Amino acid sequence: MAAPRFADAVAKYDEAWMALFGVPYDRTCSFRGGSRFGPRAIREASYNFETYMMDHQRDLRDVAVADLGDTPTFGASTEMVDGVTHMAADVVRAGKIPIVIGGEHSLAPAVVRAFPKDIGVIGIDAHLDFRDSYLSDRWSHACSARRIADHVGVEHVVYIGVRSYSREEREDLERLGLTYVSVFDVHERGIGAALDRALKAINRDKIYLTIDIDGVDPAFAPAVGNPEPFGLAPLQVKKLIGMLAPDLVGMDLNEVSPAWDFGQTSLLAARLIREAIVAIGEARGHLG
Ligand SMILES: [Mn+2]
Repeated sequence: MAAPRFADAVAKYDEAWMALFGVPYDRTCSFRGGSRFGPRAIREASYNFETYMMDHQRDLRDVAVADLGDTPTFGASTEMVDGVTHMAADVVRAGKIPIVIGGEHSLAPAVVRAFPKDIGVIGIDAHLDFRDSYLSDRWSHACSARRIADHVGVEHVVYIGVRSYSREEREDLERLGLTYVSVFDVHERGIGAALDRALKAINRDKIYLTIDIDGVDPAFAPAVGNPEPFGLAPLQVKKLIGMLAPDLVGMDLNEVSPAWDFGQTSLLAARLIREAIVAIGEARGHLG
């Protein structure tokens, strides 16, 4: 049976100015598997919510979003990257904003490659993901920031909420000049100050946002591949989406592994995607 479409993403592709698709891919997973089931679980969870969004006083059905379904499951990571880049490039070329549901974080650089190189990238992540290669795979989920930097330049990508990296990643980030904002900084100074710092460092008008749901604390989002304590609160991510919305050219949300869930991680993921849809819609004047 085909998975349901994302709730309220009922526009036809031609009429949509935002296009959502899933990437059920988790072949480079190194710990808890199953994020290939993320797109289905997140779409199912999306039906929990009212079409009307109280906090925005807006109806999500007033935003023209199409759900294109899922990509194939793919084999090797290079095959996934080519397939996802191709699909995202079609959406970008059509002048629409892509919203991609993972699947694992390896999909993010594949989507970013579909854009011109003059965008900046903000990531939400517990991990720096700055390895040049992991388990002999340069397109591993553990290399997402590194591959994104290959496309937009290392000075134009900042991950926020970081609380884990390897010794090698630390040497590389210092050598190559990568900026990141640790979760401890966010807890100390607030998400607004963290985002300001990131945007100043990036210095780009157009921003792509990649949300690894493990950036959120495992108390709120336990169903992830590599859980790390001390994480962000859901409201901080909501606020960040709202602040970024005017500049967003695309977004993905990845690493939900539903088998480790009582449903709350998928619900949060679906709610954050709904938040992005309505916030970008408001910012672009596509609503009332
Ligand atoms: Mn991560």
